[in-house]
Amino acid sequence: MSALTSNKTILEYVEEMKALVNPDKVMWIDGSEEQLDELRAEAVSTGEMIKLNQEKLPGCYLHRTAVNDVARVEDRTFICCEKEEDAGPTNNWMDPKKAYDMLYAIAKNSYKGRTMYIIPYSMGPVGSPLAKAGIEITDSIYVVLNMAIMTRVGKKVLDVLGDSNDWVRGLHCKCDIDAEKRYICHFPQDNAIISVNSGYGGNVLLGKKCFALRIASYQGKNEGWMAEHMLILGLQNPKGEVKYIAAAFPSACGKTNLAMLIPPEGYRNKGYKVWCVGDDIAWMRKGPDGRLWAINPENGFFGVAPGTNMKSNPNALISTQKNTIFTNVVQNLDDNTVWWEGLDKNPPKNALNWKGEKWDSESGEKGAHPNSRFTAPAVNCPCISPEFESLTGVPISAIVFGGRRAKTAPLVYQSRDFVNGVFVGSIMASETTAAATGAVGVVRRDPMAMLPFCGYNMGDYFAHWIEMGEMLGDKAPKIFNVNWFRTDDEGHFIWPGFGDNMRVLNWIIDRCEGKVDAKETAIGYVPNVDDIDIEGLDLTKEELAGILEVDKELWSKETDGIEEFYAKFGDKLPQALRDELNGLKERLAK
Ligand code: OXD
Ligand code: MN
Repeated sequence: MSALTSNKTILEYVEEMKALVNPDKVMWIDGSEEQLDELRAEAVSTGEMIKLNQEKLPGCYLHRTAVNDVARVEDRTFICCEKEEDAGPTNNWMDPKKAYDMLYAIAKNSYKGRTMYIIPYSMGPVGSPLAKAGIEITDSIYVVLNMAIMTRVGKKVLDVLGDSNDWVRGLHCKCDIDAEKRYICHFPQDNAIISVNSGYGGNVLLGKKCFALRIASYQGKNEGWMAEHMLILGLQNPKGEVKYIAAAFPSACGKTNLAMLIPPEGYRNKGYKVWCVGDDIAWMRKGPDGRLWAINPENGFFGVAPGTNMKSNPNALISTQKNTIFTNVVQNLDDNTVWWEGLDKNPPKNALNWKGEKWDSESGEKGAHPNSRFTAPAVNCPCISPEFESLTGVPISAIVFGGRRAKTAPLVYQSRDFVNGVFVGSIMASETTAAATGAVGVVRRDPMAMLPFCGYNMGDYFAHWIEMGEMLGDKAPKIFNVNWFRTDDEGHFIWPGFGDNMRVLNWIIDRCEGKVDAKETAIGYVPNVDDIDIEGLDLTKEELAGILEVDKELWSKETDGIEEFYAKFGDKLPQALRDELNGLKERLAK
């Protein structure tokens, strides 16, 4: 098959990789439905994918990964830059020369008997000034078909790229899925990624975490923009005005649910609506009007299946009902559909678990892997934003950070100013739950939810945030923190969460527009009790006041934890953040 481009930088890379991996065949992915259909048929014929019930789930397939290959592998993920210091204390580092030698030895001849697929893809709408291109070379049809959902693929990407060398090189080799030789390596200085011995999405869909966060965060620092682990949503008021919010939460704190929120009935009747622009990643840049504009670089949702149901997130569930690839869920053999824990209370009787073994739901063993996934096209989402394909993106009014804290953080607070907001993001943390580990309330720091995804020294990353604030000046978004997870003495959640989070988003937008006052506390501004609408909720004013409280004693302890965390960064920590910490301590002591 002849090349789809005359871009010399791409052709050279492809030739070099071809000589290395030594494939039997080469196929350029042109983005056509015909070609993707051929690949689907081939994957079904080899058993790589299972075609599901096409009446109930049109265009849907099931895939099972190797049992030792079910999640991102942070301990085998490396930033390979010249100086170890530039990877920083929160990343694994490897010398680039050593990494290339090792990876090339693993990749050598590994495509023998296989096809080399060349996927040209765009992160962001093709032609958007905020978008960037990549080439992923892979020996996996599963990767091709997932990339065709998660990104924009094909010839159109190459046509827009022209002769430019501004694209990211990505090589993926399944090899033997040997966990001992699994490496996910990033070369930020070369715009390159190499992933070997895995077939699991987060490790091998190189456009997502590897490019759109790790490589792009480094590009953003050098080019004056931001790549963040954030959802983007649009909140429409009854007048039809839409304001956009970008929000970062660590894993398992409900990013996809918030991004696709359905407002409570009272709000819906008044004409409120939430639009989803993205559920995982935001690329943001200063626009011609001086505001911060964001795109979602992805084109689909790679969501966690368990727990997704018609109550927790109907929009996500509906998104998975066609043209979706399911990975590691239960297969219902009676009607050839899929199931996972938390979908409904009727596990199938005649079924295979995520490993493909006969499964009895009464055995006490989980049928779907806890990290089983759906890869669903964004266009399937009933609340996908009309601006989803916008080349200029959407203007961001507010940035929201959040975590899971049983006591410390109030339901919502606004930072004192932008730099204080960077401080708030930098101290983001979540507590482990009883379900996940024995010890409840162990605090894990995850600044801006970027801990596993920042492609360079996090101290420099904080400095970049502060610079962005300076660049945006008074047009910068306002910064907030939310915590849906405050519990009472028996450990029950006090705030109802889900659609009712809309009530908090409304306060946030009102604050951005200067429509409501707030109460100053040591950590920032919290709502006056009357300004959060609790009509129709099973929650008293006193309970609301309780979860808006800032407990100075807890926060004093918190500052000790922050101090300890900050110490990791040594003199890479911006002085401005040290000053913020001291300021907080002083206000708490008053
Ligand atoms: C994801 C993650 O898959 O953050 O989005 O792990
Ligand atoms: Mn994520």
